Amino acid sequence: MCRINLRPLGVGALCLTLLLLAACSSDTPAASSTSAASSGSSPSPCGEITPAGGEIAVTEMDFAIEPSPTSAPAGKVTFDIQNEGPQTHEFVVFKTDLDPADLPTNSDGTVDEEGQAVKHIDEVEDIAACTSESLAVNLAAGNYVLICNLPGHYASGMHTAFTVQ
Ligand SMILES: [Cu+2]
Repeated sequence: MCRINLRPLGVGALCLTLLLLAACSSDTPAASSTSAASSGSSPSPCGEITPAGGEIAVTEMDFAIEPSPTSAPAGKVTFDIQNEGPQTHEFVVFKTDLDPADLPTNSDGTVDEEGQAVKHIDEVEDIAACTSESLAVNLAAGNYVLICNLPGHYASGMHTAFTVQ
């Protein structure tokens, strides 16, 4: 912290400028401007999203992924993925016994889809904000993890467990 000293005015002004710069630059990398705007009480900036169809409703947003219900019987499972935005998201299904937050990652922080102990099942890429997509997969009984693998999104919390009985 710098002391505000008004006597040499130039130094005081420089000091203030540096403080402002520091405040600004510490804000930007976290992309906090968008998440702060979306973390209000309003449920979705999209209003009602027309469902794409499927027995497992999956809500995606910055930055969370929430299936309902969180389990399904083995066989054909259809996910109805609704992106409440504000960013584009994707939906990736892995069969794995790992913790959802502990999948193998690449150097850029995205999940390594060919990584150890994870089996990539299927995915839907680039689901635009305020739209929905349907994904039907054939799932054997076991533990699954659902994620968004766009850069930074997995690390920001877009991962969750899903169980097939
Ligand atoms: Cu995402």
